[in-house]
Amino acid sequence: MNARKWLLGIVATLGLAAPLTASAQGELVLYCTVQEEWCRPMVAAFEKATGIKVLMTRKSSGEFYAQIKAEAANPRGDIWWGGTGDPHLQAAEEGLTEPYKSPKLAELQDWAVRQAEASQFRTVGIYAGALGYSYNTEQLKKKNIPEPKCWSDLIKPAFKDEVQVANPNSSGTSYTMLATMVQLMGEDKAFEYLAALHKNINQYTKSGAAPARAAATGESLVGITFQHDAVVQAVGGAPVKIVSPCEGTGYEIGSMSIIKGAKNMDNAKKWYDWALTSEAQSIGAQAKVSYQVPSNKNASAPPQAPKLAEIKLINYDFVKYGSSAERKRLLTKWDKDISTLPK
Ligand code: S7P
Repeated sequence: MNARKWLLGIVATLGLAAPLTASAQGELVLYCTVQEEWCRPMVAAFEKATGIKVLMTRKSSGEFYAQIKAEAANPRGDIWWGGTGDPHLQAAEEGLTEPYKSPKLAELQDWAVRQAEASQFRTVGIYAGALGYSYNTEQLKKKNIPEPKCWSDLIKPAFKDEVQVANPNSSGTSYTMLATMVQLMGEDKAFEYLAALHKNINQYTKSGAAPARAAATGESLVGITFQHDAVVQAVGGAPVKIVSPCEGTGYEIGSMSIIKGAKNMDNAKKWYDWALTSEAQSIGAQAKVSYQVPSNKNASAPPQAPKLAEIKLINYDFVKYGSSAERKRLLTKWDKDISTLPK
């Protein structure tokens, strides 16, 4: 028996024929920046719909931005799906991502298309969500602390070591907070606020959504995150209240980009078109793992999703705060002026 016949015999005996057929459609290397609980059902649905094998890794927005930049000479990823828009815009400006006009653009909300236009179609909006914070209602009562309603409440002495937020270098959520404060208060006042907040921070996490989980379990009294990440905890039954700060707040346009030089370019475009459909954009809500506002006009926002029209949103300047120079400057300043402060 020759080697080929021998191999086919083994494949038939072990029932391996199906996976070999599935990978005939090729592979896709997905860099996924939403929560892993949402990445997984997306991957399963795409594999089922296309037969393409997806190799997925989950990391935060700033981490994948840095990885894609480091890998630019020999890209390993094909598509970067999810995460805050600012680092996607920075990657676009630096030529790390590939221009693509999906036929699905016509089905998208204006804010999602504006994100594409601002980047010369190197990225696109896939969802939107507002920043805020959540607190553990049981812990608040036990500690007899007045209900926080504003950003200014979080710097009061009563909240010493009671607040958690991510590090803005790794986390898109936390960079959104940094840029929000600068836009809301002006740069000097924003950095004074962040210095005062630093005294009340119990931990800067790597991932942006982790503080919502910490508030849910009571490990931290307050978690600053996107409001939709706290909704996941509330829907799961955690004793948390979600706050839209009284001064107003920033928001994200969660984005998607094809990586320049992707080895599986056709499959990256297949994911891109598929991820913009209303069906794909309903998967997260159906699995109860995502409560953002979807960008496809035909996908309905889950009923628990924070209503953006009812939140006092700032006029977030995505172009300025997603620019390479501004993002680098603010992060360097945060590292120098805030992260090194004593508690
Ligand atoms: O999936 C929820 C979500 O908040 O995660 C993304 C976020 O950028 C990823 O976390 P990092 O803050 O750690 O980067 C958001 O885009 C998304 O809404």
